[in-house]
Amino acid sequence: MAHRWSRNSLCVISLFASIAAAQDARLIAPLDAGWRFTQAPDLTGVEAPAFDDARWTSVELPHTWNRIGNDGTERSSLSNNIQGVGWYRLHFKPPHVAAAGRYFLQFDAVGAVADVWLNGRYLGKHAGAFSRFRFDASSSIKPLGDNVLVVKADNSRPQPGASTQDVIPLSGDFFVFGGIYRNVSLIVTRPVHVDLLDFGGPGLYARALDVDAAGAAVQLSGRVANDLKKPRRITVEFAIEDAGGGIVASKSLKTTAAVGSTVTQTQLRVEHPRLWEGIKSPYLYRSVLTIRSDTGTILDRVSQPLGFRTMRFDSDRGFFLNGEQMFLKGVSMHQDRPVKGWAISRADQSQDFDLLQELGANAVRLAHYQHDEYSYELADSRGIVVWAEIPLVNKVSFDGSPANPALTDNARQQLTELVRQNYNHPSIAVWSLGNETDLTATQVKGPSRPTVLLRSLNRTVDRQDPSRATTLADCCETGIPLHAGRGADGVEAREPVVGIADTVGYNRYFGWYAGQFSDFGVMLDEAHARHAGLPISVSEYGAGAALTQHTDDAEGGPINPHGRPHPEEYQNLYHEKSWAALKPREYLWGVFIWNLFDFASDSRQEGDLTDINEKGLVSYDRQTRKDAYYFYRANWSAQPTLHLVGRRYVDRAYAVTDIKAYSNAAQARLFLNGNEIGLSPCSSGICSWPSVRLSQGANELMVTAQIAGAAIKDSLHWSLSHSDRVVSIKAGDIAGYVSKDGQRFGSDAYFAGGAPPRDRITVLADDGRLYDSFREGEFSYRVPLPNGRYRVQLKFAEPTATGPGERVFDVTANGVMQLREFDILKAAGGRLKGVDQFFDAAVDQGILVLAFRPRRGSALVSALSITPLAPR
Ligand code: GCB
Repeated sequence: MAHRWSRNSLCVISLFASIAAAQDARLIAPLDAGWRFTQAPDLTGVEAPAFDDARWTSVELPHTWNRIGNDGTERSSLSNNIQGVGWYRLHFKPPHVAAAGRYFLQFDAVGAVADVWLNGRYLGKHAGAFSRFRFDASSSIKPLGDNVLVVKADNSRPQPGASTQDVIPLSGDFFVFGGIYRNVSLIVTRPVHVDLLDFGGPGLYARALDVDAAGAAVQLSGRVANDLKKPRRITVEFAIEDAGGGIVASKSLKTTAAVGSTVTQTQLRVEHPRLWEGIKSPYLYRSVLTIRSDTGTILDRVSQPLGFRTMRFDSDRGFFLNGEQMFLKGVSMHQDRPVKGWAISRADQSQDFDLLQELGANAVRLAHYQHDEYSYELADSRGIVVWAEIPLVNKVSFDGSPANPALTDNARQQLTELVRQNYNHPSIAVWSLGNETDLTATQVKGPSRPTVLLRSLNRTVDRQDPSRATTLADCCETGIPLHAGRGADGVEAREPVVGIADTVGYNRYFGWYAGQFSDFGVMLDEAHARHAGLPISVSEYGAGAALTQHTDDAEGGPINPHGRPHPEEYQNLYHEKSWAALKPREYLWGVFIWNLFDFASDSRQEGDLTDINEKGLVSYDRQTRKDAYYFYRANWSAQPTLHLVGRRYVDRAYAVTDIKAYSNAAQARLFLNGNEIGLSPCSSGICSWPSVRLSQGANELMVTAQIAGAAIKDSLHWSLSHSDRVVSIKAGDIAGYVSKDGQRFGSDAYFAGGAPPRDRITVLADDGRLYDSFREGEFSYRVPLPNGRYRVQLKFAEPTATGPGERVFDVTANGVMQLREFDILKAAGGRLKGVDQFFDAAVDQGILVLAFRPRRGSALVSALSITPLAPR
């Protein structure tokens, strides 16, 4: 049934594109087309029906005025990160309904605070950017006439005095988009109907109890609203339908609906239920609530997803689904995309779940807030276990005090909305009370005091949904190395949050923000030992990866986690090491990679992007699966996977290079320019071929394997634009550099021993950048080269020594002393000045070993350039 709807004053004709009616009971009419929008904080009188919006922009929902995140290192002129007030106006005529009674306006989400007027009358306010809300519009609507709906959306940056000062999140590493970014609809019901004003919930809440193969009980609760002036005799019917729509259990209860809202409860038994078994078999039933009049007319009907499953957490053995242990291999997701921001479609959400499933994940953390309900439906129907959460992020106040009453109420409201609105989704395993609420201390050096609020939120869940566990994501538990290089100071002042919820997740970034890869396992084992009985997970771990930045050795130089560059290969190494630490720890109930997708965060100027956190395994536009995506696919998915690593590092710095593929095959065979290089076993998803020599010019790599009897292959093209006799290395630098005179220095490579500095130095030289990194200690370079004679140029700059003799070292080339008792400071005539040394060396066994041996202090080199000498 489609209703024509005319916006008569402006002669705009619109359609109720799809109107869902349940046997003439409830009618849902989308109000997504024909809106007018303007972004102007100081407008007055906008709510008046006669207000002139003719010059405003025409928009359709979903809509946001913000546009954040672009390629390149400069903010695009198309960006809009303005946070404040946006106004929306819509003229509409309600569809004609014979037996109408009540009218409700439903907003699936507005960022971040919404005020709503209908025909000049204020309907109310909703604070919170992520949850659905409804207003009863019955006394303001003109059922037969032109109606004017006005919405003020306000996403002002939270700060003391702002309209959002008591609305969570107060901060976060994600952009809060403004606008009516999900759909709006008008719901028309009879006067007696399923309650629509229950925190945006469906009014029907079902939970399967005592589930086993023989049978299960289903506890059902239906809320009936009687908006008449007197009680009314009704029949409340509860039913359970299988996936084919067949009724497997039902019960009718004759009752009297008192004026206002009443709750009717019952239990149904389902024999031999098919279980919801995660990705193995996500079988879904539906629970149905029907209200009939005493003459049998259907007054209203609501249907909700229902799954039969048990979920359990064990502090030593992890997560159990239907009694079977199951390691949750999860990813986190935000809800934004380029240009669209949060105004995404169902197709976008399906694509995200496609990418998640292709990866082989079986769990998702829908971070850091309530997502569109369709995402939870996708998780139900695809068998993905969900971590659902509210946007209580980083802090609970601006000054380190405990949460004030207004913020507490808002957090409770958003939590209640999350739980009520998504109560019936079988995929949801945990309700998370917040993310890194213990972080503030490290950012502002004041105490963080979230515990009173967290405890109260935990009680809220206990009351609303005792069947599910709670969790929270910790950033900074005292005594555990911090996840972020945000400083250990202030640690003592923080209130510990671990243990407040039933389970916990640790957000940790060892080898990215701080610490070493090897710290991860140690930290987790300590946490496991410290919190006996507490089921623990890793709620975040990840590393940035820029598609256009590359390195030959991800350990060659330091990463700048909050800046540039972020070579893609570092993300590969990070995940190889992190997964190796996580996989064997079977006490973990799950891990959640941060993040499946790059996402907008306007405080980030990192990698090769602007306003984007690029820790995604997939690019912001979902077009590029980064190499690390295939590492997980090789480890997590049963789908045949064979992927040559380095797809985007095409213009190679070095002729001799290690080659890797990610695969779930037992072994794989590599070919270079049609010649077989060899067969490599693949272990933990990695197959490798060390020291393969590329040819000058174009190179085609191909890898082949057999998986489950099927032959698969992958290939890529690389180019080497210089002779394999030229090797130029920027020591201690993860990215390399092209000098002012056009010489390409690759990232640090071929080294053994020594270490790069944490920070770059500024050096006085013609091209100071060539000297701003270095390798220091006792170390050597083992450079593969064709036999012959070479000129070796070494570049040095003294970073720290204050007087001659503090740093003195020898340099040998294939055992021949070349620089004896070399003192950079002396040779350069001062600190932070560039100085170069040259010598010739012979290679007769395919390798040039340059050894740097300290005599006093440590040896050091900034760059090396090796070029062939003309044959004598
Ligand atoms: C975190 C936060 C998350 C950030 C992430 C990061 O710990 O929970 O919101 O985006 O770190 O990338 O730094």
